[in-house]
Amino acid sequence: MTFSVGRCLIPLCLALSALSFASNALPPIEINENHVPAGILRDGVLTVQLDIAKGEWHPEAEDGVALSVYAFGETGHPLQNPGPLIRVVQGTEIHASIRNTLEVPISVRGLSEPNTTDARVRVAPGEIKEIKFRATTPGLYFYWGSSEVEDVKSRHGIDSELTGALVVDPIGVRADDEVFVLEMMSERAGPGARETLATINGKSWPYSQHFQYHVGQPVRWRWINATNEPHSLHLHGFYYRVDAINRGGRTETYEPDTRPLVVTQRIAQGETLDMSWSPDRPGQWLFHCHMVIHMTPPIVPKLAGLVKREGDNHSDEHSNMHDAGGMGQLVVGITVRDSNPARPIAAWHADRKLKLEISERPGLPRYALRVHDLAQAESPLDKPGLIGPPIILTRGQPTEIEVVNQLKDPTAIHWHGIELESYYDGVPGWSGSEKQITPPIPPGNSFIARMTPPRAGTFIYHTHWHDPSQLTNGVYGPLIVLPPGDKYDPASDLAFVFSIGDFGALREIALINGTPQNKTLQLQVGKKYRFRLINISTNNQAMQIALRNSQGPVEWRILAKDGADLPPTAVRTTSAQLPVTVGETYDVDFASAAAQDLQLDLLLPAAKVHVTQTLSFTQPVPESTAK
Ligand SMILES: [Cu+2]
Repeated sequence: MTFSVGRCLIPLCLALSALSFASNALPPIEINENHVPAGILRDGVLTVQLDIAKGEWHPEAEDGVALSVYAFGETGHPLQNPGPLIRVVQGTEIHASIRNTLEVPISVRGLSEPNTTDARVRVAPGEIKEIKFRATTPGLYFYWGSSEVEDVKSRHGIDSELTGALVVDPIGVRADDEVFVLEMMSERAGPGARETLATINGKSWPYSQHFQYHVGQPVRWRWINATNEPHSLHLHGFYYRVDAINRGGRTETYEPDTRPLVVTQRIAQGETLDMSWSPDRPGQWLFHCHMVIHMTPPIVPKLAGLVKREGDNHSDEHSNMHDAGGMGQLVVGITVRDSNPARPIAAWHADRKLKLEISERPGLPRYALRVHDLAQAESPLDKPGLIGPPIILTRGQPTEIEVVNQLKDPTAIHWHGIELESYYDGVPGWSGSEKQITPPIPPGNSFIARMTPPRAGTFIYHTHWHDPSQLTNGVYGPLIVLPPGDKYDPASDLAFVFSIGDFGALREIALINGTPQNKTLQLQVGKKYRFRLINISTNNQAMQIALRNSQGPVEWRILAKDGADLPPTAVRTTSAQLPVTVGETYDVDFASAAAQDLQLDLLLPAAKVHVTQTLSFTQPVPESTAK
């Protein structure tokens, strides 16, 4: 995978060519993968001495772009990003000191008994403050500093990297885990920020951590969102369990059998997430934020005052990005090896063959998708809609889908949520194995994806070509897997795909099934409907989907999330308003007892966006009078 000159013009190179400053010899900031706890533990007391200083941080290659930022360090040791890991067993007394070497005062939060996260220590320039507390509640927490703001949601600029993890382990239980700190520098706080540099344990993809696991290995990952935006964390190829979420100092821990089973989970600012999973297939996999703005190369020109770089070494920088695959920021790579390489490879025979044609068309959206079942050789291709048509598969049926690229640009299709072989997962330049890496599909070429979906549910197929124009011009659609024997009934099984369209001068517009102006759907009173709700927008992690009458939300039943059925005890009738984040799917069912018009609403409250689809329920016409 190489970058064209055109690609180089967009993100980092712009910052680099515009800004070349001589270094003013700041101390280096080392990357911290949170494997080694800081401080000295003696007689149940952890003593840790922290410094706050300005240093030089390399979020990509060690000889790549450099930023001068505030960072924590342990006294006598290099500065670190994220800051020193404070990790103790429940009941440990923590004696911390914070020395502020900056010329501005810094407020530090989170160094306190967990669940009292409001406790704040203000450290004046040159001052040393002492803090003593006992860590009594097991969980995942963080401490953070700022020279300007009182809320992590508002933190930005030079303060952004002042974060460290605080882990309190239960007595006698020390899980083998990884602790990740998400940090993000932006020119300002809030969802409108376009220049972002988001990192995982201080590095942006492809310099972020790369994990090697073997098939069957239990994996426990723990995430801290210390950024000023929520993120939507998506695992390729496998489901994961949500073990615990800490919201504002209060940890919600799930019993083993009620842990949500997901492929995508939203984590808001200040929240922490414990997750566990285990790969059951080898290959090259990804875990990433599904917001396009956080999984493509960083855009940092507006962070100008912070960018420091010695010399002018563009060609090196350029080559360093060769492995990026068009991605950047919040992405980690995972290589899973089969511990039994002698395992026989099952012979492949496709019971069903489909063709997915992607072509260009005049007007908007720019791309047209058609699906063709090769067993029905004579069936004419349907007229393309505004998004891709539903692809209907059967659980357990080996299926081939030939993706035919009739575009002028390369593409790649990811089968989001499907547990399949890595080579067919659709991340060009990454999926597959060291021997066989998934290629992009060049113009005029095709790629045959194989899958035998093990689970019936609602999934997504979407472009994984890292250029937002395909994702905002219809290169996605619902991927529906039915149990064997079930027949797809489009009259009662309705997919609603929520996305963002790039409408040229009008720019971004929220869409339901590819349009902001939906025709009324005529439905029947008393009939049970399955609604498949899919958010495949670019960055809209805060979408709310509601079904409402004039009084407010009605009630529906949530059946499944991300294609996985909820356990029977978790299926219950709820108020019909649901956050559905980027890359999430939900299945709900609903029946209307009376004739009425309801609104299926896509809401983005902060952006004051409201797109609606009317569902008009009427009494069915009796058969005798129907013609
Ligand atoms: Cu994100």
